[in-house]
Amino acid sequence: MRKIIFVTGNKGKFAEVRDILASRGIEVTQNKNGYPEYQEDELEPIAAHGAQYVANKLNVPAMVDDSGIFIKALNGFPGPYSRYVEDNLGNLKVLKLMEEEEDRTAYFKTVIGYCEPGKEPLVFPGVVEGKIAYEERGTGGFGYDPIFEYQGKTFGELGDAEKNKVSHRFRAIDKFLEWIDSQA
Ligand code: ITT
Repeated sequence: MRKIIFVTGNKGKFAEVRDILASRGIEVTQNKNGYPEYQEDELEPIAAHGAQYVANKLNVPAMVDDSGIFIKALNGFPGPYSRYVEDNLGNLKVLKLMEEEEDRTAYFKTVIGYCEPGKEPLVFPGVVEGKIAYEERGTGGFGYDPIFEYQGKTFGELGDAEKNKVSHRFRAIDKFLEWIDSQA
């Protein structure tokens, strides 16, 4: 069985990635020691640098997940700053910022960064399009899930198994798995 270290402090992310990869026979172990996150407008370079840093530091194949929610009416905010905004504003204040906005279009994006020691990092992006709800709905998932609506239900209302079939994270991991299969 292939084993990969996943460096993340976010237990919601870890649980989703573990479940998706377990269904494909890959065992993922969480490492919570973190990595330096560059301030960039794009998630790709953050994930690439992070994966390379941890693979070389731990001397094993390693992955990271850099994610964010991009809201069109706010010019893509909070995007790469989603963690900071979750910690300092939270969903209710994001909804407040969106109060007057009719265009609720938003997308979630995950970039999986993967690297083997001494090699170049690889990145696998995944996106899911949706809308910002008018209030928090549902208790499932984590982070922005209760305010992100996908086909009429928020990710908070969907339940883990359903979210994992359509999410940005699932789509990124699917690309990662395609690459793994192409190496076999
Ligand atoms: P690590 O860097 O340790 O992996 P983090 O939570 O700091 O964990 P990010 O820098 O990628 O991760 O921050 C992404 C933010 O977006 C963070 O606030 C998450 O809670 C949130 N987020 C990421 N994926 C999400 C998802 O699937 N549903 C809801 N919120 C999500």
